[in-house]
Amino acid sequence: MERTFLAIKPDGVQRGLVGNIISRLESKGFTLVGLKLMNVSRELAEQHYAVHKERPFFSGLIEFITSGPVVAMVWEGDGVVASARKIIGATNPLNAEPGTIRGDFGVDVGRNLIHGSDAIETAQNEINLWFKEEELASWEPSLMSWIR
Ligand code: ABT
Ligand code: MG
Repeated sequence: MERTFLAIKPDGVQRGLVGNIISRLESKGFTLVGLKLMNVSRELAEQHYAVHKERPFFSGLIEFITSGPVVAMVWEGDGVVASARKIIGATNPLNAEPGTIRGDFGVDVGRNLIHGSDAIETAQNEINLWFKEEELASWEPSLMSWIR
């Protein structure tokens, strides 16, 4: 089953948007298989954003992502990588459509609330970087007849 890595950034946590964001993914129909609130080390931040190492915004990005707790998550479902990116919206919240997380709540590209893996392969690498295998749950909602 396809999986993606999502992380509610320090601004999303500090603004009290954790429940709202999780709710959007749950009600869409995706399955939460990993969840932890954590402080991000500089080492983890630099590994996660390694592709941006040479960009002018890199040091500010690392400062920001290590500045407060982050909610790291793994979500599962058919097409979840691309669909979560749609639910999140464009990188610059000013360009993000209303109805998306960034479109509804953000105005600043450096404070864009949530990260989502950009491809299936990136997702696998990011899940391995942020989570240990034993931190991921396996459950099958379709087998739980009492929630229908
Ligand atoms: P992430 O989900 O955080 O990876 O964002 P997204 O994939 O939508 O966009 P990319 B290009 O990966 O941006 C990574 C982080 O860098 C910030 N950024 C990006 C800037 O601050 N200035 C810029 O000009 C660009 C292009 C936005 C992203 N994170 N934050 N916070
Ligand atoms: Mg990205």
